[in-house]
Amino acid sequence: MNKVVYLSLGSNVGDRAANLNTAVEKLAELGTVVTVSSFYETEPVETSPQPWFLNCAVKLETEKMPRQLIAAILNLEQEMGRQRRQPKAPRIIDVDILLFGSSVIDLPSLTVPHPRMHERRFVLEPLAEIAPDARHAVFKRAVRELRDALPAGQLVKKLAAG
Ligand code: PH2
Ligand code: MG
Ligand code: MG
Repeated sequence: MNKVVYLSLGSNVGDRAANLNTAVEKLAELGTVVTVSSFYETEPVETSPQPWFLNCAVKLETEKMPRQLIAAILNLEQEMGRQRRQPKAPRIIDVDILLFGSSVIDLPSLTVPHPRMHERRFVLEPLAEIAPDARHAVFKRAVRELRDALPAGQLVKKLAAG
């Protein structure tokens, strides 16, 4: 049975657009990549001063179970050269699971819905572009509503397609 999964991708080291594109290609090995949002240039939040990110959202259909998917994603990040020295350090690639169907998951290695997605414009703007009606399984709100409820601030700029 295929599940619909929404992911957030981010990069702020090296050729950020190439890194997002490479990650999308690798995600296609884990299921079907149905939709990729535009790329957004985003101000870093919750971090030390560091370069701006490119972020996007991806809709993936997969037969993998949550544990298998997060393991495959960590492997993908490692293959792309990500080093984990400190939390929230600049990174070549970060792939986070936002929503996994309507599941609520609380494992040591994985919390879904992503515990901070509702506070993050760099997540909600790309996600609202591809899935405005997707529902947050805990807050029971559509992504569009969560995006509209964000306080002002957190600069995000949608880039022209291409
Ligand atoms: N990821 C973080 C923390 N802060 N800020 C932006 N703009 N984009 C990100 O992907 C991001 C962040 C932790 O993973
Ligand atoms: Mg992250
Ligand atoms: Mg991550």
